[in-house]
Order: sequence, then C-alpha cells, then structure tokens
Amino acid sequence: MIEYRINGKTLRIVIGDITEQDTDAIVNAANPSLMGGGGVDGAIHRKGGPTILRECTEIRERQYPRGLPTGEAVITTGGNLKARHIIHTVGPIWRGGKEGEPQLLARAYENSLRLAAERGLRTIAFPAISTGAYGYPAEKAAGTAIKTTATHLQENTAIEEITIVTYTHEDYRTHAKVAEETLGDTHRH
Ligand code: AR6
Repeated sequence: MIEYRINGKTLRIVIGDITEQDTDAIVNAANPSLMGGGGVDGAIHRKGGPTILRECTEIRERQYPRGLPTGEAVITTGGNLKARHIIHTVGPIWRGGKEGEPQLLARAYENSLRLAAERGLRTIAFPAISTGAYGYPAEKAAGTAIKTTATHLQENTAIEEITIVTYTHEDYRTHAKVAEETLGDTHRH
C-alpha cells in the first residue's frame, strides 16, 4: 500500500477487490445500459444483490432512458456490499486516444467525486476505470486517475480519503510508478 497526504487528506493505492472495500462509496466501471456486465460491474452486481439493479433500472427510466453517457455518474445504495453507496460511471472505450478519451476518463473520475462530495461522503474507492474490457492503456489511465483524484483533494470538499484499488501486481506497480512521477516523494507517507 502507498499513501500520499494531500491538503491534509489521503490518496491511497492498494491491491485488492473493489467489492470488498469498506468505504462510503465504491465506483463501478459500468456501461451506458447500467444493467451490469463483466469485470468490476459483474462482480458488484453479483455480490451486491438485486437491489442495485432495481435502483439502476429506476435511474434509467427516470433520468437516462437512452443510457448513461460516457463520463457521467449516478449513485445507488451499496446493496449487500460493505460500501454504503455505489457510484456508477462510464469510462471511454479506448480508440487510439484521439477521440477525447483522456478528457472523458477525467470526467468519469471528476463526476464520480463531485457526486460523492455533494452527498457528503468522505471515503471513496475507485477501480482502474476503462483499463479492462474498454482497453485503455494502463499507464495512461493511471496518470489520469492520479491527477484527477489528487486535484480533487486539493479542493475543499467532503472527500477525505480516496483509494485506488488495483487488481493485479502489475497494475499496482504501474500506479505506484505514475504516482511517484506525478506527485513526487514529498507527500508520500
Ligand atoms: N476489483 C478491482 N478491480 C477489478 C476487479 C475487482 N473485483 N475486477 C476487475 N478489475 P473492467 P472497463 C480491474 O473491464 O474497462 C464491463 O463489462 C480490471 O483488471 O471491469 O471500464 C462493464 O459492464 C481492470 O484493470 O471495466 C462495461 O461494459 C479494471 O478493473 C465494461 O466492462 C477495469 O476493468 C467496462 O470496461
């Protein structure tokens, strides 16, 4: 585990399973349908139970009949998970990097953080959005994840602790390297 202190708050990088995080919110790497899928999305719905899908269905009907646009975020309860809430966001599909992918990925992180902060949530855990089925190169995505989360912690919002949950040792090492390049040793704990 690596921890950075930023503006009196914590940015942490761990290896683990997003569905096991005991935080106010975990973020789901969803798709526009909000009806589940593989990877993180599949694991969250499988372990979290049917309440989450019911809430997603209501959100679709009420707010997003045509699906959740890439970069946007919505919130449900955590169902049977330890996390109290789930923030569902849609990262971009990697198409070579010239179709606005970096901006869309940044928006997925920013909108998730903003929504959590608006609800007064203090702790939030992210998976490496877009780096699985959506094919976003791990190192580039890690740069965006670390920059957007660190920038949010510089602001004065409710969020006090952000955890980036990597799934493999390789992804952990990539995030650790990018964090050191981006944030330096100064804030490291
Ligand atoms: N905990 C933490 N990280 C995980 C876990 C887990 N339990 N499982 C996988 N990862 P992905 P995407 C890592 O594919 O690329 C779904 O079908 C994984 O190794 O879950 O945004 C949705 O419905 C990878 O590094 O999300 C969408 O259709 C990262 O989480 C689509 O996939 C993200 O992989 C979204 O694709």
